[in-house]
Amino acid sequence: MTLPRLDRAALDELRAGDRLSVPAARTVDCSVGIVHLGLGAFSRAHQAVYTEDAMLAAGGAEWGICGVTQRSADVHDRLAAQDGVYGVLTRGDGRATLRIVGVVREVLDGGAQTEALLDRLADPRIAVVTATVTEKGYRRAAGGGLDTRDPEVRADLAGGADLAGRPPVTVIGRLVRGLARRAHADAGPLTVVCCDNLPSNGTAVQRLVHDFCDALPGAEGGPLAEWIRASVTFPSSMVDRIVPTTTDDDRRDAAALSGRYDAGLVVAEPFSQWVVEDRFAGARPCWERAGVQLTDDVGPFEVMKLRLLNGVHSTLAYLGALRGHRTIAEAVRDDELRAIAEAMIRQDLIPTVEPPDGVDLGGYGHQVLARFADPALRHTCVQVAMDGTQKLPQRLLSAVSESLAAGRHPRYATLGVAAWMAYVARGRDVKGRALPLDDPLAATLGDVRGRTDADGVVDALLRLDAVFGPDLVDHTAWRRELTVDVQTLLTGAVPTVP
Ligand code: CS2
Repeated sequence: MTLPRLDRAALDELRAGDRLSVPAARTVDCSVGIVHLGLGAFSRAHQAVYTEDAMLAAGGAEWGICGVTQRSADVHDRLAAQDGVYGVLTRGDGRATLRIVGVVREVLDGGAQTEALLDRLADPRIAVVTATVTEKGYRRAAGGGLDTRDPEVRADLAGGADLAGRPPVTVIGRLVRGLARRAHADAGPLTVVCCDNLPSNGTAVQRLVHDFCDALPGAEGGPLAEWIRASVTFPSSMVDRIVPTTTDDDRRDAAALSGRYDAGLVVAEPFSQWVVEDRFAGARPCWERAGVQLTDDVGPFEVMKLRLLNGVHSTLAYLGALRGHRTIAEAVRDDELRAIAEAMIRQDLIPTVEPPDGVDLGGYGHQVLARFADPALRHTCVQVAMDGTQKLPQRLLSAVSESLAAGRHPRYATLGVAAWMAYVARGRDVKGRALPLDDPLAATLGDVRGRTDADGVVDALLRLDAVFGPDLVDHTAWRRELTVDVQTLLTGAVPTVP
C-alpha cells in the first residue's frame, strides 16, 4: 500500500499519542530567524529539535529555520517536497518513539539557490546562523587556516566580494559572501554558531572567515573584515547526539507510527546535549528553556567530548570493522574491544582532559560506552570510520601528543591510530569483506591499500602533514610501537595490551 507523504498539511491530521508527538501550531506557523548551513541528519535530530522546543517553551514564533543543503540536492528535494516537515525516530530503552518536527520553514539548495541563500544571510530578520557541514566542509589546511590551495576555495575567492563571479560553492565562501551582502544592506549583527566536532569550533570558523577576507583580491576584504569584527560573533559549541544513517527498517517503523511516508526521516538515540558559549551578537532563541547549557567557556566540554566520546568511537569503529563487526554496539560488546575502550578512557584520555565544572569524567566515560552499546541504534562502524584524516587529529592525536610531551605512554590511543592505518591499508575485514575508504584524501590513502609491510604503511601515512605533526612523526619510540600494532592488525589479529 502506498502511504500518503508527510507534509505540512498532514500536521492537522496526525493525532499525537503515546509514541507519536506532533508540533504545536506555534512552531508550525513560525517565521524564519535562523539559517542553518548543512541540513543533514544530525542537524535535523539536534539543533532543529532544540530550537522547536525552545519556541514551544518560550512561546515565541520567530525562530523558524531556513535549512540549506550544502552538497546534497537530493536531501533538498526530499525535504522540500514535505515542506520541511520530517520525523525524528528515537530508538533506545527498548522502544521507538516518533516526533514530527515542523520548525524547518524553508529548505534551500545551496548549489541551485545560492542567491536566495545570500539574500537570507542579508535579511535583518535572521539573527543566527548555525552550521553542521562536517569536518571536511571547512577546507582547512594543516595548522587550521583556510586551504587556499583548494581549487574550490580559489574559485570562490576569485569570484570577488561583489559577487560578480560564479556563485560560491564552499561553506566559508558562501558565508563570507552572505556577510558581505549583509554588511552592504546594513542588516545588523549576526551570530554564527558552529556545531561540528572541531575543537574551539567557533574560533576555528572565525579564523577561516578572516582568512577568506584576507585572501580576497583587491581592496574589498579589509573593510568587510572590519565589519565582521564589529558585527559578527562566533561562539563555540559542543554538540552530542548519535544519529546513524536512516534505514528502510527505520522508515517502516516510523510509517507504522504516523501512517505517512517520510523521506526526510532521521533516527537518533534518546541522549542529546548542546553546550553553547553565551556570546551572541544579537537576539537568539531561548535555547536554555530546551535544555541547552549556556556557558562562558565551552572548551572543557569540547575536549571531553571529542576525546572521550569521538576518540573512543573512532577506535571502536576501526577495530570493530577490521574484526568483522557491523555496528558499534557489536564492537563494544566484544569483550576484547570493550576492555581496550575502557582502558583507553581511564589511562590515556582522562589524564588529558580538564573536567568541565561538576562533571565526573569516569561517569561520563561509562555513560558513553553504555550509549554505544545500545543494540537498537545500529550505528555502523563504517559510518563512523569515514573521513579519518579529518577526525583523527582532534579525537586521538592531540591526546597522544600531549601525553608523550608529559612523559606518559598513551598505549591505547596509539592502538586507535594504528587501527585507522590498518583499516586504510588492509581494506578488508577478517571475513574478507571490503571496507570502504570514504575520505577526502582517499586518492592519497589509496596508495597504501593492499600493502602488507607495516613499516611502509606507517611511513606513507605519517607523511600526511595535514594529519600528523612533526612531534609525532619524529618520535622514534612512538613510531616503533605504532608500527608493531599496525603489523599485528594487518594480520587480522588485535594486539594484546596489558
Ligand atoms: C561519530 C559522531 O561519525 C562519527 O564520527 O563519532 O558522529 C558521533 O556519533 C557524534 O559526534 C555524537 O555526538
